[in-house]
Order: sequence, then structure tokens, then C-alpha cells
Amino acid sequence: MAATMTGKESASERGCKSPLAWSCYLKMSLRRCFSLLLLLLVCSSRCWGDDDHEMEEFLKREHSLTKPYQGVGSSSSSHWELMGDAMVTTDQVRLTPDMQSKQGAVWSRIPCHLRDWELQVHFKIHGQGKKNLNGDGLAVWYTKERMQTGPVFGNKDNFTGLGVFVDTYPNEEKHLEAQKRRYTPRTQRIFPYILAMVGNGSVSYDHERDGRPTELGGCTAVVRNLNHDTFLFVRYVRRRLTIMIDVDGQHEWRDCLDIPGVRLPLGYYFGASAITGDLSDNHDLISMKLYQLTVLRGKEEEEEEEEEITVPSVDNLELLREEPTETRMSGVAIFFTVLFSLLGCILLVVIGLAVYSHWNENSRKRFY
Ligand SMILES: *[C@@H]1O[C@H](CO)[C@@H](O)[C@H](O)[C@H]1NC(C)=O
Ligand SMILES: *[C@@H]1O[C@H](CO)[C@@H](O)[C@H](O)[C@H]1NC(C)=O
Ligand SMILES: [Ca+2]
Repeated sequence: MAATMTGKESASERGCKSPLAWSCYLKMSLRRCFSLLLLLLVCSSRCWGDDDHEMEEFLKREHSLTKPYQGVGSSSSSHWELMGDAMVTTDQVRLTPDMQSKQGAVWSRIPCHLRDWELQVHFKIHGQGKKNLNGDGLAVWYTKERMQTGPVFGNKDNFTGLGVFVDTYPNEEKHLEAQKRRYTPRTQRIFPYILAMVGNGSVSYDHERDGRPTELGGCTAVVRNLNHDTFLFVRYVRRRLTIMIDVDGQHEWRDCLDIPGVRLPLGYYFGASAITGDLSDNHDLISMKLYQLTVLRGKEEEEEEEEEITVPSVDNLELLREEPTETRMSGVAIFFTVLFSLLGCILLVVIGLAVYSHWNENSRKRFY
């Protein structure tokens, strides 16, 4: 990329000796535009030639929770175990009903030893409460601990592993509002908000601040009281954590979060939990499907990942926290930046031509 981008070579270096050699300048500009176009093509094939094509996925039944939820909550031989106020019906696992002060969870009994996986969560959050008079949300887990109650969406605090929260109540915003203070539009969040956090056993989730101090990132996901299906995808491949959502009823995945260097040990448990307080909602799980992803690894990668991870952690967490999410460029953003540069480039050439012909005419007039 650097080679084509450093278009510093001046026209004279490239053989435009005479300062009046306009056609030469024109050619130069065109060449630069052309190289930009080339860059665009190279970039698009790189950026969008995602790893998806070299991946195969297999549904792992022993780690998946699907209809008709055979034996869940009734048989001790089921792969899944219920807890608290969670309840199984024919259509869903209801983690909490739309009632105050409930909490419930469902946990896998089988530790997961897959290195690369994708969890597809089909869920539904609905209730009688008006907007922002509902709470508190649900969480999806991959943790060392299982079957414990607590304040983090019905699970214990200081958990060890990954938590992905669908937070439906803006605690911090409401707190500020009560003090007649407001967020600047840049930091204001629209709830429900999906947020990811990795805990190592001694990091506390700050409920009053909706987990902001420990977040890895997240996104807004308007998921409540909808008539269409809502999905959350958590993908963990080559230590890269990607969260995508499909909540608009368009059968399209939308990026929510994507960070490399997430270290999660093997042998943890999948689970989901939910909690209600003064405000409530039905928090329903329709299914959780776990896919094993087989990924081709280079020898270097293989060696790099050989050392066993014992404590969950995230590389360069400080950088992640400092970087405002708005400035991170997505592939689409890069595409449009390059596209508009290209258009600007062409515009410049056209203006250059117009100015030139005008100047040419003028100078001709002066001569005759
Ligand atoms: C857990 O993470 C916190 C914050 O990142 C860190 O201060 C602490 O040393 C870590 N503890 C362990 C056991 O790795
Ligand atoms: C969680 O960890 C923090 C820091 O290590 C500690 O102060 C707090 O008491 C712990 N909370 C629970 C519920 O264990
Ligand atoms: Ca909250």
C-alpha cells in the first residue's frame, strides 16, 4: 500500500521538464488516479476476501440448545441445566418472566474444548413496560464457573471468561438524568446496548455504569418487542472475537464488535442468564447453536498458539479503551474514503483542464 500511496514524486522528477507541459501534468494526475483505482481493487479483494471461505462449520449438538429442549430442566442426563426462575416451554427457554426481581439461567453441563467456534443465539426480549421502563437484560457466557447466582445479569460477579450482555436498561443515563446532567451526543448510547467483557476472576462488572469501565466494545441493538426474530452471533476464531447481530428482520448480519488478541482458555462452559429488578421483561432463549469452525493455520500461527492459555485476557486492552470506536474504520468506510478520493481526483483533473483551456485561450488572445 505504501508504495502507491506515497505519491510524493513531483512532476519534474517524472520527466515533466517544462512547467507549461500541461498535458504531462494531466497524464501524471491520471496515472495517480489509476494507481488509486488499482489500490482500491487490491484492497477490496484483500479486505473482503474474508476467512469465511476457508472455514467449515459443524453443528455440535452436545453444546447446542434447541427445540424441543428434550430433558432440559427435568432430566439429569440432559446436556443443559436450568437454574433460578428459568422455565422451559415448548417454544422457548424463558430465563425470566416479565415480573419483578427474577433471575434465571441455563448452563451447559459439558465443558467446551473447541479452539474455534461460533455461537448463534436466537433470543426474544419482550414485555409490558414502556420504552426504558423495562430491564435488565440477558447475558451469554463462556466461563469457567457455571450455575452460580449473582448481580451480573443473574450470574456471579468477578466471573472468569467471556460475557456478552444485551443490556436493556440505561442505568448510567438514568442516573445522570436524575442529576439533571446529560451525555454529550458523542458518548450517549441508545439502549438496548450489546457489550462484551472478558473477566479473569478479579474484575468487577460496574452495573451502575452499564459496564463501561470494563467493556471491550459493543453496539446498539434495538431488539425489544419485535415481531421478527433476533439473533446474536459470537465468533471466536484465531483468538479473534467477533460479535454480529441480525435484529432488523432482514436476514443480514451486522457487525457489532471485532477484536483480535482475545485469549480464552479451553474447557469453559456455555450458558445464558437474565435478571429483572424493579423493571422487568420476558427474557427468552429460542436456541443456542454452537458450530465448530475448522480453520487452516499457518505453521507460525500454530506455534504461536501452542502455549496454553490459563487465564482469560485481552491483548493491548489499554489501546482498545483509549481508541474511540467512532474513529475505527470499517472496510466499508475505507471503500468510501478511497471512492471519494478517486472522485475528487477526477474532479481536480476536470477543473485543471478547464483552467488550462481558459488560460490557453487568454494567452492566445494576448499574443494576437
Ligand atoms: C485481572 O485483570 C486485572 C485488570 O486487567 C489485572 O489488574 C489483574 O492483575 C488480572 N488478574 C489476573 C489473575 O490475571
Ligand atoms: C470482585 O473483585 C474485586 C477486586 O478483586 C473485589 O474488590 C470484590 O469484592 C470482588 N467481588 C466479589 C463479589 O467477589
Ligand atoms: Ca444496564
